[in-house]
Amino acid sequence: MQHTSNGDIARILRGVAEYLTMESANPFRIRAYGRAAEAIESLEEDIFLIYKNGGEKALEAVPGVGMAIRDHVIEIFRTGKLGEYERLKKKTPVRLDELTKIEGLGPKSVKKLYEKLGVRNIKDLERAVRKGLVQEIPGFGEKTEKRILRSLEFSKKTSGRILLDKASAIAQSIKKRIGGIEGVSLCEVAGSFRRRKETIGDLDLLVVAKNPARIMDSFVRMEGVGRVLAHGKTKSSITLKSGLDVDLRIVPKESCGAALNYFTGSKEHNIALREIAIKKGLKLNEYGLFKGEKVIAGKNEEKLYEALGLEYVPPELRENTGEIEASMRRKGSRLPKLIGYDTLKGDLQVQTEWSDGVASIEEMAREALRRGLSYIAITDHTKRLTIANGLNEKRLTLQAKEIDRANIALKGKITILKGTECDILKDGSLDLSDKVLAKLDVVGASVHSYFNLERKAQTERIIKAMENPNVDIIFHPTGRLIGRRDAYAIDIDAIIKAAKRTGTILEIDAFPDRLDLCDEYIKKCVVSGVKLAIDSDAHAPEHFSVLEFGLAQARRGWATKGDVINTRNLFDLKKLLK
Ligand code: DGT
Ligand code: CA
Ligand code: CA
Ligand code: ZN
Repeated sequence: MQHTSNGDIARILRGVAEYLTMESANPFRIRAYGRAAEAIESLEEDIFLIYKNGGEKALEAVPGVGMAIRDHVIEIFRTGKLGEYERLKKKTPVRLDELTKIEGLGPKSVKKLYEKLGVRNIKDLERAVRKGLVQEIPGFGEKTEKRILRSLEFSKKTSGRILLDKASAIAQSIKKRIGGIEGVSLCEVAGSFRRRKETIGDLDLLVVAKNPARIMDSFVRMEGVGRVLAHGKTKSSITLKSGLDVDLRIVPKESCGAALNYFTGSKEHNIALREIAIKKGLKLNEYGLFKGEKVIAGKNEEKLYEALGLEYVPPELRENTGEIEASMRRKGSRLPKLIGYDTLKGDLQVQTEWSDGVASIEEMAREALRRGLSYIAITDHTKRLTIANGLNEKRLTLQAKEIDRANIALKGKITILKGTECDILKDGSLDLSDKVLAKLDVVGASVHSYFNLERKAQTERIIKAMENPNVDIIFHPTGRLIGRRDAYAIDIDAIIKAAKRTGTILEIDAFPDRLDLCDEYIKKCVVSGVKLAIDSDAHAPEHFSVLEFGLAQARRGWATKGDVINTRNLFDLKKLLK
């Protein structure tokens, strides 16, 4: 028996789902693997221990695990592999994980490229694109080839960094492993992870412990370790099989606050702090703040800021983009009281099985309720988005009836608002008539086409949509997909100005590969007094968990509770909609 982690099992099951998609297998079967992968990944308990202690019955009781999946999981524990997965990989030996990261390539188009051109990985793909072979394949064409090339170049530029949600899952499991060892009194991930940046280069783990040697041994022998780069007394470094590097430093208890501060960074923030220390005749490093030989602060990060004459700076703000000046109280300016991680009362972008989501209206509402929300808006796509099964006027009317029914079933618990994610057409008009839009509680509008318009035309297109008296929110306003697609060209200042003038809200789409608006633009909204909405863009019940990343981005953008409309209760929220 092999102790396989929840994450590794989920990766294998997700892999099966993708290969099955490629083989155009039965959608229910595909969905069963996807669902199981997500359920196991988000499970609090260790699935191996569940099986070890409770056997087959206990495994079956795990949500999302039916009999077929149960047998697969046991097979993985027994053999370290899954025969089904190995067979699928052998049948079509392509690096699906790698290739589907390229924008516009799904499992099915990967299969075509493999069959027609023998493309197995990114290198093959690049070679084929450069030779102009891809555009010759039916269904691809010159435009698609260009897009693939752009995405290839993009992925080179950002390679080596992973999205915050992936880093978060890994960090949690490492923290659980190392933090659980006896004698550990602090186990914290510092670096860009603690600053909640949208992508993470590597993880920087800090540990205070009585038994450093034992910690280091467990660390380099953890499951999931691909390579040990260094194994020392106070510092070790590994590369995980997933490709992510992790550094672990053991720091003395007396200086753990200073170490946490130093390794949280950013480097620019550190440098600015050090200069302040120097001006005061002090010395600051990862061991503490010193006056000559005497320690002034070190064990406690708050005290360190205090000793430097600064207000405590939350990690999300430490980029040296004005936070140091704002934290010097004597200058009269103040750091904002950042929006808290538990302040959202609702979610204004939720998709269901009516378009490209996987769950029913009531299922989504019940999950939102379970997570403590008191309202959600159902915002399925509109008809232009045919691939997402977008709604026309007739289906929207039918949907309204189902929402009414669900609201009765859930009365007094959560309110379901009628909404839409209405496509903004090329000229800035909308995909649904004003008459239909006027009946909805929440109208979100977004760009899903003509990404390459000139900056001026694209900006005018979005402003025209904002001028529609029914449009409450612009969803994912810049359209970027982190690591895959740049934002379309827009004049963000003009858009923010128009948002202010028309009373339109701009969204922070919390999906980890969107985080759109980004931190810099959020800050511009905050300065201009434009209101924001933090939405999950959930397409499945599990997706409500991404709200955390939207909140992190909002904090990085200096947003307070007051800047974000869905921190309000429903009554006050309605006053802010058009
Ligand atoms: P990443 O890993 O690229 O996402 O970004 P960080 O910020 O985690 O950077 P990393 O892992 O290279 O270093 C962790 C922290 O250590 C960094 O945020 C600040 C601190 N640090 C690293 N190198 C330097 C340096 O040369 N000078 C100063 N003052 N601090 C540094
Ligand atoms: Ca780092
Ligand atoms: Ca590092
Ligand atoms: Zn959208």
